[in-house]
Amino acid sequence: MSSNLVIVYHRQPYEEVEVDGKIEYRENKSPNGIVPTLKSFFGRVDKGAWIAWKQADDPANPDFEQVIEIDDQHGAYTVSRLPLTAEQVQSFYHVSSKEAFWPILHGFKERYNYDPVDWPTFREVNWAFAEAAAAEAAPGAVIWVHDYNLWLVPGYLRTLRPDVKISFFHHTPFPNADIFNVLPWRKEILESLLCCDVVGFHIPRYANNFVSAARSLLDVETLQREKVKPEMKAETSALSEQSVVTELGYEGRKIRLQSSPVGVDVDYIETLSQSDATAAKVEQIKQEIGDAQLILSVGRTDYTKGGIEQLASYERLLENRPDLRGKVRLMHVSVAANSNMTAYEEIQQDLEQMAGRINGRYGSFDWQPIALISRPVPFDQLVAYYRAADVAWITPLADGMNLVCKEYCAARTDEDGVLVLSEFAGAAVELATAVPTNPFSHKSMDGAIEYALDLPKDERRGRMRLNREMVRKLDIRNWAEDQMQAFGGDQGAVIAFSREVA
Ligand code: GDG
Repeated sequence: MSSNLVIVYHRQPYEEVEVDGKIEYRENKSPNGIVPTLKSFFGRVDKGAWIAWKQADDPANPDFEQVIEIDDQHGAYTVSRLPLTAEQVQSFYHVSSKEAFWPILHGFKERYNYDPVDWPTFREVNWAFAEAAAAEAAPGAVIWVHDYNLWLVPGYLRTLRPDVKISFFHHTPFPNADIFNVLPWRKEILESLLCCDVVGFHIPRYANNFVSAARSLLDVETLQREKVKPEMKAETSALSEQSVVTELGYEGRKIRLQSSPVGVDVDYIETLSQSDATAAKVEQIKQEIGDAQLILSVGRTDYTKGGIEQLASYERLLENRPDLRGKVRLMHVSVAANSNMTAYEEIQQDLEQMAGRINGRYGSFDWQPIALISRPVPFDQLVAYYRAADVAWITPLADGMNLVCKEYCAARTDEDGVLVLSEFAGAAVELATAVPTNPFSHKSMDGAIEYALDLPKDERRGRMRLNREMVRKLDIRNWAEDQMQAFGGDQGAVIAFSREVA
């Protein structure tokens, strides 16, 4: 039976575990994150399918079943695994996507690496994803494609299946024409995206940037522009817009542009935060830290996340405020993605070197100013650190949304704690009551962290209460509903609509 909803996402939606020589498909350990939310959409359709890749030595003859049926708490759905060689994965994902697209998407022209890109392989892999999705889709189905490594899928799909509805969601920022057009494949990418019915972004700035790029190369027409809702244009953010294009016309077709911020599962995080186990862990952390204030920073090891700039600010803080020595501790969680990329290895080395220097310069046997954590912290423990941290210091140079800052607020059921947030994180357009900081300015970075550490309790609580309201309002359910409405479009809901998200 073919599917009404086909999700195209590069990773498989479960963990594959071998038990006694048999493969078991287990729910990802943490129900937090985007994958469980995407799977929850299967609960709303008669039949769903997921398309992902899986490495194979011989893709013509893979040593695994290409299409499997999963029946779990989300319902019954098909997972179609595209067999790709290690070289194809390296080329399409680690090289083209991460070395060429990622820096451009985040505005780092100087890090853009063109030379190793193998464009024919990128096309070939995207074509394979499109073919697999086309094979699974029922007549008039919704095909929902995720992220820039699958940029060419919509164009191929439109050729293969003119009948389907195509929606594409970007999890990263989208840059304006000045930056996007560095990519030599710019026109091909934009033409593919304009084959969609819906192109989704986190925030209005990225949608407007997309329009700027499309307008620079193609004869697109702005059909609709709307005022941005008040909850999406904090004045403290560098990314706010007053109005946003919501519909484009191109070659006789209408393309809806959606600005819808991904949120977090507030109920799940609150439940975890209020558990006895979390309370015990928080107590233990507080005992260890004594009367010092805990500053927490969490993110992937990536130049976009601004880890180096943050440690430099912390070093200046300890230099300029001797009274804080022994009175603060920074827990800097920076976990590398498994990609063997030189750019990431260099950042890891720089972080280690800086953390070592700071600890050497200012630390003592009893007090280590910084704990650099490079291994993932289990999510339940992370929530305990969120609860225990006096300040969450989230300072990316560029970030599509940033879910860590929202998780921090969701975890603060005690309504305490200060969020210091970069003006360049997508989430900053929503979180007007975070303490804003500009990671490109020493003065702003240093001032914001000092301000946060000195903030009186009343003001801390006032800000956190408002942050929490916003995080709840724009939670993951809100995003899911926006997506459902976008799928429904003018012709009425293609997929049964319900308020529940599993
Ligand atoms: C991309 C975009 C956009 C981190 N360290 C640990 C850990 N994490 C979890 C966090 C959070 C997730 O990873 C990180 O999400 P972010 O949104 O902050 O960042 P990206 O990974 O860059 O995600 C981003 C997002 O897509 C969604 O559209 O917001 O802008 O770049 O959930 O909790 N989790 C655990 N241990 C860790 O040490 N368990």
